[in-house]
Amino acid sequence: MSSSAILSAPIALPALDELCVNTLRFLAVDMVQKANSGHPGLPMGSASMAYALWDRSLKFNPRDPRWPDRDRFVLSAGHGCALQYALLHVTGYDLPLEDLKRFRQWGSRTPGHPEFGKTLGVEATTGPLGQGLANGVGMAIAEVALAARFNRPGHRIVDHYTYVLVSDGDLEEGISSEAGSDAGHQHLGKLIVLYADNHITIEGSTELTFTEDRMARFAAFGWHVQRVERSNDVDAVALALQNAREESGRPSMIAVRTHIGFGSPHKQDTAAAHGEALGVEEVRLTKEGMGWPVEPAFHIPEEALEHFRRAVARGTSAQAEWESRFKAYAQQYPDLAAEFQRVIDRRLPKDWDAELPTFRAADGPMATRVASGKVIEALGPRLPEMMGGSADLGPSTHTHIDGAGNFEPENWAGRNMHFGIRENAMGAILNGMALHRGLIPYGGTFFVFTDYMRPPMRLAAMDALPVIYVFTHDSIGMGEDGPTHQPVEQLLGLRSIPGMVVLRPADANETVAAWRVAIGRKKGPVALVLTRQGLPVLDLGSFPGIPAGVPLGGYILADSPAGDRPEIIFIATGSEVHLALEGRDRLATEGVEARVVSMPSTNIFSFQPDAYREKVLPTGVPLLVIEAGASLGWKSYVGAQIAVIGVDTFGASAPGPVVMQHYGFTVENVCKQAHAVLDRLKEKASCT
Ligand SMILES: Cc1ncc(C[n+]2csc(CCOP(=O)(O)OP(=O)(O)O)c2C)c(N)n1
Repeated sequence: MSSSAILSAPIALPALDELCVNTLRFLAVDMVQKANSGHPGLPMGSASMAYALWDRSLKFNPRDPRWPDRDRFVLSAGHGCALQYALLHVTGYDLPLEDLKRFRQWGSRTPGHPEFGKTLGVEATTGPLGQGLANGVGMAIAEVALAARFNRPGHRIVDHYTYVLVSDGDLEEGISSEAGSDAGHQHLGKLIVLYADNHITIEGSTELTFTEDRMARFAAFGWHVQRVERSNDVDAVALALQNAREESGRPSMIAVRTHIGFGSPHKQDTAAAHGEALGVEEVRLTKEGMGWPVEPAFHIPEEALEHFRRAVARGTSAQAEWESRFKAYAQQYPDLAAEFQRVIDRRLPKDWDAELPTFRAADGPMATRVASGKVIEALGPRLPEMMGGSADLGPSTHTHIDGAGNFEPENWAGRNMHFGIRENAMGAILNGMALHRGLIPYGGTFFVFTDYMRPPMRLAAMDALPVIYVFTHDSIGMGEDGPTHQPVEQLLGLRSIPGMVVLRPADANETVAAWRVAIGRKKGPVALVLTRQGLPVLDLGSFPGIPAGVPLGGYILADSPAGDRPEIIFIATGSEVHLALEGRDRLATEGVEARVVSMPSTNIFSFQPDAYREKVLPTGVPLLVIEAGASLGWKSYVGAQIAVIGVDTFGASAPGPVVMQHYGFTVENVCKQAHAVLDRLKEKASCT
């Protein structure tokens, strides 16, 4: 273990530093007080260490918050965002004081937790504790991966740090161990974490719950760890940051002993400072105690502002210096420079899809996970920005890119990632990679284990991040592993996340089309839900509508045999589409006209124009939905004239086909249910 305590002199901050730290502190206090909502404690305690970072270390340009080689800063303890907004304002980002005065109000750029895309300079949406730390790991991975790909001797065009500010809650969450372990293993030396070690959470002292030696824990993960005993010693924090930057082989954690609610006479070091406004009287006492004018609120001393605003000149010149280096690089390596710009802009290369396969029925059945693996193999060489892997299920999820090497400390140019059995961190790392830009990140696991990664998936959707998920073993059809491994409610769950596109392709060719949708989606995540078991291939000769139909979410795969208005429509997804086709043929022999609509993505279909949806699902025609998942979403989705063959209990352990049969996924049951719907309607008609 490498741990060193930075011994600091008694706190006697130079006057200007003190003024600047207090400016941040009291802006945060006033924001929370005015909103009468929010978290003043963490900003008050952490203002000095944040100042040390932003004033002495962080490379950023307030005038161009998207400059590719800026350092990244993630406030993992998102509840402390008043501090971040104060920093953004004083250093000159486009965040007027007016927005600080409208903290947590409708339409302001200062929401209750930092939201990526809402506030320039906010690099990630944070608030769900632990996620931001793992986002930072993803950003640091992206940095070394892009550096390995693009830097050349004498040309370091990718060369920045990732800083994360965490609180106790971040480190209590399990994801911190998942991500911390991964970061240590990968030797991410340019990841630097500041820990606001204030000993307080909502219910009181950390003595209640959190007594392990946190630094020993991170040292065991392979991190370089330091302690700063007094937070208000800006120089000590700055020195620790410098040590951390010099430590190139290991990520760094700097625990700073901060005091929640610092300066508040009645609330410092108590949970009362955590999550509510101090109160008018306590604000007055705190300001008076620290020699700060009680009025006006939102006071920013000119001297402090002038000092903070030097960040603009500093950032502009750092960026200009990088741009001139990039120019020299572009002269020597024009193709690489253009390629760098392309991946940062998220533009796809010409012919990226030239080698996508087409599958034929004659080749025999194929699991959609296998088809997906072949797509990944075909895309790998054409899309060098694709980088991903699996949570220790690579051989099952078929997520490997042949010939692309493993991403590991000895080979950061490798594109196959081994996330370990860490789904939550995998999701958040993928988010960090996407937030960084320059990569198309993807990750896979069994569909049922999305339960372990819903928090980052939800954030990926919220942040409109182009992350691709490869989820296999998609239903009770996966068989023998039994109910613990058979997803039932997960489809409904993911579909209900706003902005999440879920695609459950019916065969190998729909899988190709689904991947096209996924790669083409620049704003928002896509979950591909794939089978373990082999499925017949829907030959494009017989089903030419697949390539154009899948991007519409749902389409007529096979119309009623007479091509007339169908008497009933089967809507099916994934493996159940084949059952629908069989049912349609069987019903035809009984004189019933059925149409089969394949609906790989209910989300995408729901966004199609009414006229198209009406064409596919004409009003008044009864529906039978066949999907091996919870029926709930379908019932509300398509209305009353409907039956659903779904799965509303957990699954069972048996060979897949047997389970499917017991749960009613048979041609006999499809026909029986179709007749039942039709009979019901006839009965209804005769009653009216
Ligand atoms: C995953 C998650 N669980 C619970 C919460 C609610 N929450 C917000 S802050 C917090 C704990 C605060 O303690 P700490 O992290 O030490 O922050 P500080 O008290 O220093 O502000 C909790 C439980 C959350 N934001 N995220």
